[in-house]
Amino acid sequence: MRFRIAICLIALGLSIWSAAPARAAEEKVLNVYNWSDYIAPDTLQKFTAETGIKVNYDVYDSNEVLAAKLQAGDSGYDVVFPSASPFLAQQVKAGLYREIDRSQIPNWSGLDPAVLKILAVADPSNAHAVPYMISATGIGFNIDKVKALLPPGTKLDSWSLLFDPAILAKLKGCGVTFLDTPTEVFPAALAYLGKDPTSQSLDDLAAAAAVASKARPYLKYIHSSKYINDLANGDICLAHGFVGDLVQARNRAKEAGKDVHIGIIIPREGAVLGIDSMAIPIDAPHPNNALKFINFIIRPEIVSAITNTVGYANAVIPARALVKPDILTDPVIYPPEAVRAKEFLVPPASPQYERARTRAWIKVKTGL
Ligand code: SPD
Repeated sequence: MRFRIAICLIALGLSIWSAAPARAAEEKVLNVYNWSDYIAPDTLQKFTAETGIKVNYDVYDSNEVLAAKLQAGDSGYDVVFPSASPFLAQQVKAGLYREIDRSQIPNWSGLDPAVLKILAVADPSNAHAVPYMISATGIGFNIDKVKALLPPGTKLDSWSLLFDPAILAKLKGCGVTFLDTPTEVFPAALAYLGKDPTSQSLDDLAAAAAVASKARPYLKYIHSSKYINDLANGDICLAHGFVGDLVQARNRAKEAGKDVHIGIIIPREGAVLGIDSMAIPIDAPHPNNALKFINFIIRPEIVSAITNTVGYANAVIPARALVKPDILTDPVIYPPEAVRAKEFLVPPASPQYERARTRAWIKVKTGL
C-alpha cells in the first residue's frame, strides 16, 4: 500500500514537473476582451512585434456584458477590463480572477499608489487587478444647439440637463441619450435629487428610477457607445457618457472639420468615478502571455500613447511626462482636486438589491 502511495506521489511529482515546461511554452496567442474605443491604433501591433504573441481582440461596451461572459465560464479570454466597483469587487469575491504574479510585472513600480489604494477597495491588496484607465461619467453636449434651445443664462453644469423634464422637453428634438446601465444612471439621478448617490436603500432606488422614468419619453435612445459618433456628427445634442468617450466625440468633431462644438461637464453634484483595470480570468488559456501584455501596457511609452488617443487618464506616474500637455491640463480628463473630491465609486450591492436594481432598470427602459 505504502509502495503504491509512493508511486502515486512520484507520478504526481513528475506530472507537475513536466507541466512546468509546458506552461513556459504557452502558444503565442493572447485573447483580449476590452471596452470599445479604448486603445491606441498601434498598441497591439507593437506588442506582437515585440513578443511574437498574436492578439485576438474583441470589444464590449458594458460591464454587464463582461460579467455575463465571466459568470458563464470558459470565456476563452486571457485579459479583461472590469471597472473597479461594483463589478471587479464582485468578480474578485466570486473567485473569477487569477492572482497577479507581480514578479512578472516589473512596470508595477510606476503605478500611482493613490490609485492602487482606491482600487484596493474592490480588490484587497491589489492581488488580482492592475489599473488601466480612469475617468468620471459626465455629460457631453453640442454647445451651439443646447445654448440655442435653453433659456439664456441656463447653467450647463448640472445633472438637471439630463433629468429635469422642463429642460428635456426643450432638448428632445435635438437628441438626448442615456448610458445603458443602472450603475451609472441611478447614481446620477440620486446626485440630481441631492441624495447620497451611493445609497443602497430601496426607497432611494425607487426615487432614482422614478426620475429616470420621467426622463425616458424625452430620450432618443439608451446605449453605451453609439453616442460618440452621434455627438460628433451632430445627430444628437446631449449624451450621458464616460468622459474619455466624450473627449473622443469632441476630437472626432474637430477632425471632421464639422461645425460641431462639444462641451463636456462633470456635474457639480458629483459623478461616478470609473477605474477600469486589467485582470486575468481564472480559466484563462494563456495566463503567462496575459502577464506579459499587462506589463507591456503599463510601460510609460505605451500607456501614455493610449491616453493621448482615447482621452482617459492613466495611473502610471512616469507616463505623465509623455502625455500631451493639452490632455494633462484638461480638467475633465485630469480633474482638479475639488472635482475629484466629489467623485465616488458605486459600491458592491447585495444580490437582493441588485435584483431590485435590474428590475427597476428594465422598467425604465421599457417604460412598463
Ligand atoms: N470606451 C471606453 C469606455 C470605458 C468605460 N469605463 C467604464 C467606467 C464605469 N464607471
